Amino acid sequence: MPAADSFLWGVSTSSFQIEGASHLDGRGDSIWDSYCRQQGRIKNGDTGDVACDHYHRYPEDIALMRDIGVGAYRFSISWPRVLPRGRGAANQAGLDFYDGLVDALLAAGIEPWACLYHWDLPQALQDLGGWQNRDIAGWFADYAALLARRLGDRVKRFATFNEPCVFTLFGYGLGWNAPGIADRGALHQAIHHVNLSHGRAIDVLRQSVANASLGAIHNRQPCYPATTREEDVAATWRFAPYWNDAFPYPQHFAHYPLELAEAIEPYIKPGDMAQIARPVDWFGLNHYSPHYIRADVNLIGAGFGAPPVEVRRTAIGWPIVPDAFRDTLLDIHHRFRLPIYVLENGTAADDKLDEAGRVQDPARIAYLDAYTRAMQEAIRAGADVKGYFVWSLLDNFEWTSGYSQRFGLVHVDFATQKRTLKASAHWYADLIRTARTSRIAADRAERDTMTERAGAAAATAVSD
Ligand code: IFM
Repeated sequence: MPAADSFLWGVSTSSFQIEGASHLDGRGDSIWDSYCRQQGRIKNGDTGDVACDHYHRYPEDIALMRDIGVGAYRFSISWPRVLPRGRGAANQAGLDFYDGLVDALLAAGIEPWACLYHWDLPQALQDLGGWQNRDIAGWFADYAALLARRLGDRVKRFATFNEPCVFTLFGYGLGWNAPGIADRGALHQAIHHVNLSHGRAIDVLRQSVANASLGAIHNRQPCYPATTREEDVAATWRFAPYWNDAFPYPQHFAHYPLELAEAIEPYIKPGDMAQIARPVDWFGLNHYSPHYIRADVNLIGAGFGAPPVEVRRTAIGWPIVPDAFRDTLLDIHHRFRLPIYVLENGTAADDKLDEAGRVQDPARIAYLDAYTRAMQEAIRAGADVKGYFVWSLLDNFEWTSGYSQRFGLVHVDFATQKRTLKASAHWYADLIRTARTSRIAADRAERDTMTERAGAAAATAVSD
């Protein structure tokens, strides 16, 4: 495992997926609360009302993180919890919750990584057009300023957005996620306004948080045609720029990928591209598997197909291709020339408590083992990977799949809220311990070499 001094092992979660307490202490509705209320949108009619009840149980969850031994925790802030209407009056109880969380993390020796947006837009802002309304860049900057003022003395790592390609494409383009819009113009407007909001928030955080370390969290993964049919190949070319480049390109290179430039052009105003491309400190990557794309009748003419039969898959059918992870890390290294933090990687599995009250999840262990080894290969080949965070700490609300897919290192019994460390949590704890020990051994060896060299130099000076 990486011996670098600063390598960070962590876990990630997001507000809507774990907090619950949706209607408590002044929190406003988010678009996901509204979406859950729509008949047939979420498997089994599940909602985020209680989720993992992390709002009340965060001390216990931090104790679990300590048991695993992580050095960092990436969580997201619920915009409607701190600003129930998205702008205007702040909700003190919501801010107090994040204050308490951050203090407890620091007391436990765990570095807090705060993401400003993991999909739970205040419904009040969606009522004004949401990401389609250009004014949202100002609202988002004000929201960032509020958090910088309140948490910036203790939180230094801020991410603006998590997976912007997913919430814009699924939420505004394909109509699969909240707010359920399927419209070409809406998609392109949303993409541009999210990028603009990113740049505005980076400025605010840079100005108001001393020693801030800032970035955004992107999906990047190879997109392969599901078959050799010409239409699937063409569909792959249409899909990949939305997935991989629509956000990193403007944010790092101040231009949209060529394939999207014309469609987004009507929404760009003078100065926008420079405002978007503000320098950041790291590249946040979420990666699970490659995509296999086929032609579709939807508005981008592309959808998800099946991988070739020889490709192994997880319990929920996601391809297992660790080499693609290694190659993606190297590709990011060469393209963006920034330190990389892997802020999501993991797998869902069919986890059940056994009679002894334990959860054996060998498939997750095998997946994590293969993917962390692939990361190690990328590091050896030169990729500047500085951290790795497992998705997720807890089994949680998996969007339209409700509670039917378990991604956690920790099993959650949603009826009783009992937490149980899975075998994979123990495996991850071992990995972290071993990496730390080998790092200490490497440090010691380096110190010994330096001491020997200094001794030899002194002896030479005396004999001269
Ligand atoms: O649960 C999600 C998360 O919110 C975003 N990235 C992928 C995870 C697994 O689907």
